[in-house]
Amino acid sequence: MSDPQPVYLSDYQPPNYQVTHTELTFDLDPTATRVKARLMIERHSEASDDAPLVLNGEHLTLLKLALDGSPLTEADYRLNDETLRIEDVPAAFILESEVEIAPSSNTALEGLYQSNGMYCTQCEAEGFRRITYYPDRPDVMATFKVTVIGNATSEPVLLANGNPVAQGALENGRHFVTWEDPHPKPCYLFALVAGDLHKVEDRFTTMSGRQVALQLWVEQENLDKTEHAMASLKRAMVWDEQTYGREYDLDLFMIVAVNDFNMGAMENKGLNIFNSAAVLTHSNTATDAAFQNVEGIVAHEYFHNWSGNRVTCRDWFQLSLKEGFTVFRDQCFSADTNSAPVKRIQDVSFFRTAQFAEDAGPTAHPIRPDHFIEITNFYTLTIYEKGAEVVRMLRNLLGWEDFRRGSDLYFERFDGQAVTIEDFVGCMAEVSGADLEQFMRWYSQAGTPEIDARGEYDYAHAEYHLTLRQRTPATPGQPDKLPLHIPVRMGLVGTKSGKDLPLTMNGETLGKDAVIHLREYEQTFIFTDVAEAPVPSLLRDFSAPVKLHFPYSREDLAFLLTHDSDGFNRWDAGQRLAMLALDDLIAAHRNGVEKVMDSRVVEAFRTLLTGQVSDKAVLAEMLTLPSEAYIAEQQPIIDVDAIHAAREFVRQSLAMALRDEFIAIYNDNVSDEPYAPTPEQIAQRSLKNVALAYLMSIEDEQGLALCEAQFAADHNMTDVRHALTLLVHSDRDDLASPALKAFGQKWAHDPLVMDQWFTIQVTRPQLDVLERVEYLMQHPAFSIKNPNKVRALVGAFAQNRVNFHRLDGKGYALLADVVIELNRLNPEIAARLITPLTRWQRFDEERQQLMREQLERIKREPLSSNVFEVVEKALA
Ligand code: 0A1
Ligand code: ZN
Repeated sequence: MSDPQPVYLSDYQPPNYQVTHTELTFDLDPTATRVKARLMIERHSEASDDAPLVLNGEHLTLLKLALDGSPLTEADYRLNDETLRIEDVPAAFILESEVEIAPSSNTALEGLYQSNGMYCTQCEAEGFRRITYYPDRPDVMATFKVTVIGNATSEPVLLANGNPVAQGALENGRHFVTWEDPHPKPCYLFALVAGDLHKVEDRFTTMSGRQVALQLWVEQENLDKTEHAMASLKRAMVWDEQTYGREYDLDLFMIVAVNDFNMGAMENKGLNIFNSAAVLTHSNTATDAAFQNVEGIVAHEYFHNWSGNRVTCRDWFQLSLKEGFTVFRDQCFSADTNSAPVKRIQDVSFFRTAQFAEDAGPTAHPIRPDHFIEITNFYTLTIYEKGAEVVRMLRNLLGWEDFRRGSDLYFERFDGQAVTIEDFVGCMAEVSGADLEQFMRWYSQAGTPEIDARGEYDYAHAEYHLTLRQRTPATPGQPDKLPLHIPVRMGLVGTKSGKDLPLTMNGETLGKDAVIHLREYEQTFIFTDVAEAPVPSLLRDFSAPVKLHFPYSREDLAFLLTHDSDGFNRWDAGQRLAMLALDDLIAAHRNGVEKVMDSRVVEAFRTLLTGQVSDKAVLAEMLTLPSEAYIAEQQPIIDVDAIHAAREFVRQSLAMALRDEFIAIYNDNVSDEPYAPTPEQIAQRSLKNVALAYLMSIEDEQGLALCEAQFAADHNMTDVRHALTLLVHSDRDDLASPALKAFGQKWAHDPLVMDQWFTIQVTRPQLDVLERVEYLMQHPAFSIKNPNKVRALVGAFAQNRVNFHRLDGKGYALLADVVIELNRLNPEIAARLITPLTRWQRFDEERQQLMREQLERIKREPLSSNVFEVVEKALA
């Protein structure tokens, strides 16, 4: 077998044939589903007369093939494992085929598969080729008519995209429903669901007065977990009308929850399919974070109806065209619906930890990659989150009004088409007159740009000189980097007044908060009439996805923490201050020197705790130390034990110094109001729970009592899970064990709660976790075939830094074992699971060696193209 080969963006060719209309009939059966396809096909006007028709098809058994009604024999076509090729076809014709597939043995969860007995599909990116022979590429768009035939008792509900147009009973207890989708779509947006589902229904009146039926389909026992998703959907529909002028375009919008799903959810036209974890919530079973996640994902998939479906991608290299824009849209929606500063802090905090790590690792790629082996490996933080940051920069460069005009133009001009990133950015340039040529480099250059900033105050001339120097480190395949256009939002905060000073540059008044544009490798910006010595506040609101270095003193940071007018940078100043202290402690730990807590950090926290910050959710974020993963990203070589020890030391020192303040915060924020996922309640709970975590870090007697009481009160899952986590992560096994057991028994019937039960246990810092993971993998609630279970148990374990990186290498070996097993069952999940091993270069030599050994071991297996691509890059 030869190694899988990459495809290149530069090889893109428009399709020779278009499918204008697609008719499908599914006769469902777990092991032998029959799929009949009737495709109306036309040769593209620019294609040559003798262009062959090439259709994709994998894991299909071809039963029949006919062209314009005449059966084709094996002499008329060529078939291999991936394609069906017909050499000689007319300019316009009808191709009919019939294939057989086996949904019950489809463990990859791509194409048509079964989840809990229910049939469902996942076609993005290239799953449709596992359903029927078809030009499986997003620039082939057709209207669809789909008939689904199922068993009336086991599949009373038969769904597909669009509107139902016919239904009826058939022989042998079978029945059918026919669906029509009038909007031409690429096949990756096709969906079918069949099973014993129950619906919750609502209505929405669009801005032009059309009535839309909204349906949420779930298994019967989950009917009480749908309210929040439905409310989120309606909010998202209103928001998209008001913010982007986008109206829904069918009479029916459906969401279905399935238990086995590789990703969060999928934006299939009119029939979104969701991982049950991304849609089901109840105060007793889901945390605040889960409620917010559901709201964001429901909105994300809904927003795709325009940014993705009405206007789609020409090819998969353009994936960020729909994903970056849609993530930006859902981030803004969540910011408008909840606390905007907290949303930004959480998004950036995650971004700087996880996307920066991706950009610094062997799988780093540009937002628009120029080649790939397996597209499912490119549903990454770079495509999604960095893509969203780039769209955000565009919004900031143009201002909202021009950005909105650009968006209107984009939707109007390209409606019903499959387009490129140039088309999107071109609309933005056209409406605003902005020169975005250099800006386009953000799409083609991988790696995180770093800015080294230096500032100097010239008393004599009342000037502030700010020098910014940019560099982007080399990434695989891209040794040299060009300078990017980086918008740096900033202010100068006067050290006497504590206020933002007016900014004047080249005689021009810029206000007190301005954007300067770094375009060269190095530029000096001179601010005049600066009346007092300032501390610069740079990259406000994280105005560009870069690392910014400035030699702030701890005094500067403590000053910004309380005086910066930008909420995001106030939080960031706190993080930077904590990082300086953590760096010292990491060094102390490594050198075996006694650790001493920096009193300036304690005092800064005291100031935070005793007033000042009125937004409780922001305060909770400010009191949260950088995560071990984030700290690790800042180190030249990651020393997992030193990082853990240093962070624990800071947590405990703060808890001891500020114990009474934390207890007061806790008591001030306990509430027995009925649970609601409102921003106010969420803020209160998060602040209270941060305080409890500090108290539990020193196993304070009163803290322990509060924690036990919080668990026992059983008020809502946020509080219960937090209390249980703190108990399990403490050394008080006498308290943790019974709580864990009670929780496990109470929720044994609920897979989403059991996921949490697994995660809580395998994220504890005590060094017994590996054995627990092995034990829990045998638990009846665990299944290696269910991606949520794998993520909750094995994925979570690999994030447990001290345990996964054990020096006997057993953590790495366990992960490799699971990857090897999943490589056969579900290559997409297997490839994602390897990620932590791919980062081996960041660790000490001993661990590097151990991690590489496991990658080599995986490499010796017969590999799926997904796993092959990742392992190959990791060992390159
Ligand atoms: N387009 C979806 C995510 C998605 C991508 C790939 C999938 O299977 C390989 C499934 C879902 C979204 O952005 O939500
Ligand atoms: Zn998406």
